[in-house]
Amino acid sequence: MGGILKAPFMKELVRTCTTMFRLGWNERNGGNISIIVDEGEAAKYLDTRASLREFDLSFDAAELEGRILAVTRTGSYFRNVKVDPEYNLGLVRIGKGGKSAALLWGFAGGGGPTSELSSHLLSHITRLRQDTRHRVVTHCHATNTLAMTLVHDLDDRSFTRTLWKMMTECIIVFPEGVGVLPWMICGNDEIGRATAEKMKDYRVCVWAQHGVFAAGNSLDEALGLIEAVEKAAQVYIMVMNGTVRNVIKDGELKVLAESFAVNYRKDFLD
Ligand code: 2HA
Ligand code: ZN
Repeated sequence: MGGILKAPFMKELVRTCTTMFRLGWNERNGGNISIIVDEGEAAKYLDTRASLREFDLSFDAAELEGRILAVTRTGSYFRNVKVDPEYNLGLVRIGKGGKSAALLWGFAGGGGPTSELSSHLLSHITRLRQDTRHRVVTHCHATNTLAMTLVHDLDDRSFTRTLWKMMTECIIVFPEGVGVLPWMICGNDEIGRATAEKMKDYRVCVWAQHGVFAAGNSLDEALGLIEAVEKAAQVYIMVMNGTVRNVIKDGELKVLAESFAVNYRKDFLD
């Protein structure tokens, strides 16, 4: 056994937190990440049966019973993750019946998992039902995506159409579109359930006046989704006060999606 920080998934998590901070999407203690870790992979680095302490869960995570997750700490600053990973990150195992979680490593000196744990775990449950290879949920305050929620209609179809029409990559990267939630109080089970509901149809859920959640089979995939959404939102914010002459037309989006053979939301095009 070697230190858990030598595990490739931990190295990637630390690197991703640093990248996201540098992108300006995780100011102060903004944002959080959780990754479902393969038990065999974790067991190479630590005793996965030894619990340091337990946390109660306020929602039903029974479908994740026994799963091991690497999670960012509540209140952690992404810019500090690399400096002190054992304080800012934790490895937890979901307990019997999905009512508690045991700490296997991390959250040094107290503290627990992210305040958005319900959004993370309930989204993991929803995405695993869609795709057994699903592994990652990540949340951040991507600047232009957040800005776009201040000036744009907040329904899924309208928001998706604007993103798709800004930039050719979008309908290929997120052919199912994006979900959008209205402003809600964050950090509770209600927003967790609403986010997970959106995750039935989408891998990206935008929180108005707050940020974005994305799911994927890897950190690269989840972050890549946010990168594509954020880029399109940035272009939208740049051009919205000018005379926009040339967005991608519905017919062009259709031909594009078909030529890349992606399963796009047909009802999102006119
Ligand atoms: O505190 O981003 O949504 C971290 C957050 C809450
Ligand atoms: Zn947030």
